[in-house]
Amino acid sequence: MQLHFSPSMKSITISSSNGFIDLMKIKVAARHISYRTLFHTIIILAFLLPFVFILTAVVTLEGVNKCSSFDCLGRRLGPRFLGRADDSGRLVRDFYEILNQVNTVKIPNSLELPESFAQLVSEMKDEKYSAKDFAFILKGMMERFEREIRESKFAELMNKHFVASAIPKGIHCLSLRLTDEYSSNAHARKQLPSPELLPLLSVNSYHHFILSTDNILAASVVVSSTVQSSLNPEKIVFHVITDKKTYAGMHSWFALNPVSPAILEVKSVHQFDWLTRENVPVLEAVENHYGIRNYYHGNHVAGANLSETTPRMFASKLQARSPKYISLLNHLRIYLPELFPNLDKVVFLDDDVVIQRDMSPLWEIDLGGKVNGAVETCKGEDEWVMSKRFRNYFNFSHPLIAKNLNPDECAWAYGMNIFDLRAWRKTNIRDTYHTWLKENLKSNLTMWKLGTLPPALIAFRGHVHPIDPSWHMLGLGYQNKTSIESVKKAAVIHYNGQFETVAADRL
Ligand SMILES: *[C@@H]1O[C@H](CO)[C@@H](O)[C@H](O)[C@H]1NC(C)=O
Ligand SMILES: *[C@@H]1O[C@H](CO)[C@@H](O)[C@H](O)[C@H]1NC(C)=O
Ligand SMILES: *[C@@H]1O[C@H](CO)[C@@H](O)[C@H](O)[C@H]1NC(C)=O
Ligand SMILES: CC(=O)N[C@H]1CO[C@H](CO)[C@@H](O)[C@@H]1O
Repeated sequence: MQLHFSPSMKSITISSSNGFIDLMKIKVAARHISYRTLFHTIIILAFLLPFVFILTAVVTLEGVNKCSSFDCLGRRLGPRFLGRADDSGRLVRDFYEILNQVNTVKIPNSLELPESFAQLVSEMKDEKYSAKDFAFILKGMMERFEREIRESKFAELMNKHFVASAIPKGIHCLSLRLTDEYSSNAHARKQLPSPELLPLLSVNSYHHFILSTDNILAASVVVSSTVQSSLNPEKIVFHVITDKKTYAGMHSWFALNPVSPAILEVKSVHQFDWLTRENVPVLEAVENHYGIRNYYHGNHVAGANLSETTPRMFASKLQARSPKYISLLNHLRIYLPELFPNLDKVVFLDDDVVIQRDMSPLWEIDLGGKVNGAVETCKGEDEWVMSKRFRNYFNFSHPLIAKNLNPDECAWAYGMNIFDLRAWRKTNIRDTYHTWLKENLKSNLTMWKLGTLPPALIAFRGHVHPIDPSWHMLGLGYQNKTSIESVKKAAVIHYNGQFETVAADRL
């Protein structure tokens, strides 16, 4: 007997070598095989396989060639299998009845499940089972399959998560080699930008982009796609902020691969005098907090109740737990007015975006006195990515949250924001951010779990100006079908789905 999966996974063929049941084709219906469909298919298969096998085996044993229905088989099988000689027409009905009884009964603890299908068959040959035993064994084996399938599905998601969040070896080596270059090659150390361009770093008629990342390749993609898509690249100033360990490599890369006519500087967090413990009291606490360490770096499967979670929810939880959500580089955007005291309006980009359009019109948008020009994420065609309201980010069972926030308020996205720093400096956004971060730590992270966006959603309340969704398309890299037309039209596409790394590698 053979089980054959078609390459597209759309059909499964069962065939037996003696030609008796020569073809049984199971079509898996839709084009997208949902986990549920797959699961049911496997359950049905688990039922069918033993039957098919028994049919085949019996037919072979009895040397019957033209017995092709349950009914005919019943006549042959009935007396032996059901333990009584009976009119054979009732066999199938009787057997269904037994299956039905067993369906609602718990499997007896004493029942020993065969380890393998082969063992089941050999025990059947020894006439070890009554029909009821057999039904129990079927049920037990299926439940075991079900458990194993779920477990391996979750394990697969874990592995995908690790693959997607680990630094690919090639990229890791790139950073090391560039760091080495920095110490050995004078060109890699040359000043960025060249001294005569330095004053332009704070001239407000230029278009200032800020990017905060420790991923050199990602930074390169963001910067070069911005410059290539621009109609006035000579007006672009990039401020790339990185951490101490990546600084030398990042500097080497952009010194050796200039982006002229655009202007670019590389800064490390340790070069900002303003970033001191007095000014940023919460961050260290955030990174060191026991619960956070455990939450982001702990065993992800141990805490999850697998029978309650769907693989999809589990995958998005895993994604949300990536340690990148607690790093200083990620929180940095809340300090833009202080880090760039001379700038009026800046665009802040995440490192997992690709720019496809000239961005200058962003500076023309009238933010109406608001601080943050952002794309709202509560309405849109993609119901998975664009259905985010406050209730998706916060725990409304927490009294402080319930008292202060509205669960229906529309969320907005980080990743591509235009910030009016002048308006920002007149607000207390940073203090609000700190206050809520501290409250959440005090409450043992029960108010929200998801990194830097939730406190920003609170801190920027009333300071957000919605911009046209085509400026920023989110969620590339989710399993759900992304509309290619929207991707083509979007100014910025954001690979913040689960398969982000995989997707970015294809660029
Ligand atoms: C997981 O959830 C199921 C269904 O709600 C429940 O019966 C079971 O006790 C839970 N298991 C754990 C370990 O919490
Ligand atoms: C916070 O969580 C930790 C670990 O789960 C626990 O030991 C501690 O008692 C909790 N603290 C509060 C105030 O709930
Ligand atoms: C939500 O808040 C309530 C009340 O503080 C708390 O009991 C519960 O554990 C929280 N839920 C989560 C998922 O943290
Ligand atoms: C193919 C697929 O995963 N489709 C899903 C897209 O998202 C919606 C909303 O969550 C689901 O209902 C679909 O099953």
